[in-house]
Amino acid sequence: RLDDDPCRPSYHVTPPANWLNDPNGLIHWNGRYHLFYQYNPVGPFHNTIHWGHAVSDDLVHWEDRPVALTPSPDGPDRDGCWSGCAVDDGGVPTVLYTGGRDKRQLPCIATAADDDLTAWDKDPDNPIIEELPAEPEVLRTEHWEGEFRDHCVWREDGTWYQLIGAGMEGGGGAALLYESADLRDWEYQGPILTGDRDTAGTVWECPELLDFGDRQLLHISNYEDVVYFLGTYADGEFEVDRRDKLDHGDFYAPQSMWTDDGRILTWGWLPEARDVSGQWDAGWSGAMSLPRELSLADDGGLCQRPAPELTELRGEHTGYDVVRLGDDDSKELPVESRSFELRATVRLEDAEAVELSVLESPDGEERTPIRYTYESEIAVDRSASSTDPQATGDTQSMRVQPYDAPLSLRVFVDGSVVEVFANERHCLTSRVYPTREDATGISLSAEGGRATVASLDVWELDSVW
Ligand code: DQQ
Repeated sequence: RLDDDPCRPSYHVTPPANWLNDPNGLIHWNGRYHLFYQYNPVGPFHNTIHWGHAVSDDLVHWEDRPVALTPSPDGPDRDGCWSGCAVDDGGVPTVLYTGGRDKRQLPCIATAADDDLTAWDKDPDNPIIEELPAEPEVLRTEHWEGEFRDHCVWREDGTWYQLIGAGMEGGGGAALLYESADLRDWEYQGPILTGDRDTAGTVWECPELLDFGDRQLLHISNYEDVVYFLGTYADGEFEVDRRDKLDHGDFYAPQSMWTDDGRILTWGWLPEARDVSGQWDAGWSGAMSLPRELSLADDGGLCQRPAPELTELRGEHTGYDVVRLGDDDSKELPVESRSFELRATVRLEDAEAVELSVLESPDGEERTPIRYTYESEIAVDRSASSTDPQATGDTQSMRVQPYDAPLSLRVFVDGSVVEVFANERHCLTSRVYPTREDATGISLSAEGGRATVASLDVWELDSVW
């Protein structure tokens, strides 16, 4: 593994080197958790995608495994083995994924040849779906004969169901439903939901349907954001009653897994926010988010919290019962780290904003402020995060619950990742690239009045490898 780069996360899953994008084929098999991912073993760029593989016994510590799926020179996946999912087909671990060949996107199937899921047999009858559905007509572009890919498969009353993401001719994304008795012969049923181009993108990638009992969640990735729809899914139709973004920053194409004790854990791809030459110079690109536990709150809203297993990584601790900040006060925390978790409850009192600055050099030349304002916004300001011109300087933001209630904040900083969880509901992940070795400080300040930060804890976190 490349490990001499201070921007390399140490407790977020990364590829050993080179390129990673979407999480794929998440499955708990034979007592171990398997995480596959879109991987280019040749370099830190997206091309001829394989499935990389990491395995864990506890969802926290990971081991690299050999590449699991490789494009076959004569196969329908010659140009790439793109995103897909894993299911247990009566004791046979099975993956469905999209093969790319010429200008076509071709659904394929493979079964595990061993219990460690290291070797896979591709079905000689691949692709398993050749025809594009007629209605709605699938979008054709200069590059693709049909925007039609990515797979979410589940079983209900003995029947297999599958969602495939698509774009529609004339605009808007769609999640298309198929049905099968054997995972190989699929019958098209129609879209469970479509979106208009203005509100939800032209193509829906990586659709996933999650069942919370009496309500369901569908999320899709639309080239920009991961949009989720909450509502009810029945008889091939999804009725939406609310929607939002799963994360408001650098987070894409998530996929989920059920744990044995009935929780849903979701991982997303954290793309880089430095330019292509920066990724090339680094020799690696892409990280996985932390696993996030999704559940529904009593009011029907979506809760997202870091998987509780992650507390295992906690090392050295610094804590305060309460920190009171006056107008323009600032407090430096005696922690110097690029891999830590910070937890706090923030109350604005009469301040306009509280700023938690991380990855800060002593002179403030490099710093990443996370600002919480009385307009109920959290913003990650990257304008001074890095002096490297290859890194972006954009600000990312999201709305949270009104300022007069305390804000519960959990922030995970890891090399170049800043992953923010607010009120166990809203997430914002930002990629930042400090260049200075001493950009490891943390400080707190208030603006325009007083603020209280209570139950403030910082833990340094161990590597997961
Ligand atoms: N990534 C895969 C596709 C998917 C996209 C290709 C989403 O299957 O649509 O690497 O990031």
